[in-house]
Amino acid sequence: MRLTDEQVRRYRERGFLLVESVFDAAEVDAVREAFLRDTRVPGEQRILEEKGDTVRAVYSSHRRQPEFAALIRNGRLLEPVRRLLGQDVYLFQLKVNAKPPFTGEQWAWHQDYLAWRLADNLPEPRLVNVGVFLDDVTEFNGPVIFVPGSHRGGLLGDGRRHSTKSVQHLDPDDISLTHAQLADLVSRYGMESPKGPAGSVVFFDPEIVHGSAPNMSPFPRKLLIATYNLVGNEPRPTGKPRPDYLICRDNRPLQVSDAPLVTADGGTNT
Ligand code: 6CS
Ligand code: FE
Repeated sequence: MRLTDEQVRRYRERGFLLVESVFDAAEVDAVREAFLRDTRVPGEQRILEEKGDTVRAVYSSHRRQPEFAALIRNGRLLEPVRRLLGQDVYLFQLKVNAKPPFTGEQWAWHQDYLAWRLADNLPEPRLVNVGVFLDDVTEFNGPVIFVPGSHRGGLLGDGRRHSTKSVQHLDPDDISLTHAQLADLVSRYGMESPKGPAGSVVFFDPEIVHGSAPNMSPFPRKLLIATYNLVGNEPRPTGKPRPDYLICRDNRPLQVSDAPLVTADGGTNT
């Protein structure tokens, strides 16, 4: 998949770009199945919601599930990312934010790059986030809300606010923007929440301000986020690096591979 010059221009100007129905229903089913399988694997990579025991997020499914390993190399994701970053890229982080029906909590307003600067000493914001909708995203199930253009002002926060919610991964609550900052930004830029059918993809900048409301609907909102980093822009942690399931150490450039996510017999390519 190739982005048009106009799409690239919009991405740079607004900080995000929605492309609808990039993956078909069978492909989405295969990844969704793989996710379900992965939520049953115990370990630190699985983060639960504070109340109850529903899954909030799962990291690094590409290390355990072949459908995810295929997806991150798929040309429909990797070609646009290489175009946006300009050179060789590797996978920096992969997670699925699960937002289950009724119990999926909010993700506070934040900028991703702040987490990676603070926790990993990542030199530059030369990454692209790729969000793949694993469910239909509507106004009801807690879509991500972006402040278009807010990536162009650089980092707005400066430090960690509190650290009650998370140990290894930084929950957005720990680095959230203040109400005053948000009000000011929104008065200048407004807000937008890309919505669309499962299989749609949203590319977004590591410095764009974003967040999302709780999911009080009966519908899930699973969002896979693959973050690609420019080779050469690896973290330079001053202390102990964060674990590999959170921040991938394998910085070998990814090659496009269009291995199917689904095999002809309807099974997955395990
Ligand atoms: O700790 C991290 O790496 C994560 N924290 C935030 C707030 N955003 C990016 C990343 O998922
Ligand atoms: Fe984020």
